[in-house]
Amino acid sequence: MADYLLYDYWRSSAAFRVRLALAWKGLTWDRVAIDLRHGSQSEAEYLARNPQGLVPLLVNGDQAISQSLAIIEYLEELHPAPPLLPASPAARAAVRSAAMIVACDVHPVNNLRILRYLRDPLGHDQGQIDAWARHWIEAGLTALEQFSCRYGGNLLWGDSVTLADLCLLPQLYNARRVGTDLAPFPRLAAIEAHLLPASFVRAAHPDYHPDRSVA
Ligand SMILES: N[C@@H](CCC(=O)N[C@@H](CS)C(=O)NCC(=O)O)C(=O)O
Repeated sequence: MADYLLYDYWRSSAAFRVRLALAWKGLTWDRVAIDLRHGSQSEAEYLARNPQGLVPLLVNGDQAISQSLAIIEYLEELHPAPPLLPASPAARAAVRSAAMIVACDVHPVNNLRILRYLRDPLGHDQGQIDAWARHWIEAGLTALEQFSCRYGGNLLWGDSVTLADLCLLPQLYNARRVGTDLAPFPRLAAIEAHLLPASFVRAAHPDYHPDRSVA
């Protein structure tokens, strides 16, 4: 029996963060696929579990936890080794602030439901919608590139895998989907290249996800 049950969508970047955390900690998970393109997140059965109608949702016995950062912090508390946060309060705050650049300031304005709203009812075309997404992604990546200059090594926080890297990888994956030029972010690209061969990343990455062929 797996350690956890994850309501998941292969291309969801928030679910990708949680898969990375599970895999990093050597945990196993069963999946329930919630196909966002087909609206499964808005079906009554799923809304009964997660009234917000978003993935991911992690289930542990009778506990169901939404919000990727809350889920990852929960996993960190239950399974502290290997860690995803450094030891000192100041370092932990710095790593969380990098993670929140993505999770609180970039991703929320580029989520599927936001992009759909820009199209209908607001009437923007796909080119305008992609430009919107790129604009906010570039703003966030610019801040993260500076963070990596200050604190980074092979990874965003020195050479240690942290919550910040778990947010960065999915955001870079999303950035490419909307045609973001990543040339201005060489340190972030190097961090991604450093992480991509790692087995925990492959276990979590959309490119290797069992549902990948589902549109
Ligand atoms: N802040 C939430 C965001 C969750 C979220 O927006 N998930 C997206 C996929 S990445 C989703 O379910 N979108 C469905 C929709 O927009 O209808 C988290 O970190 O878990």
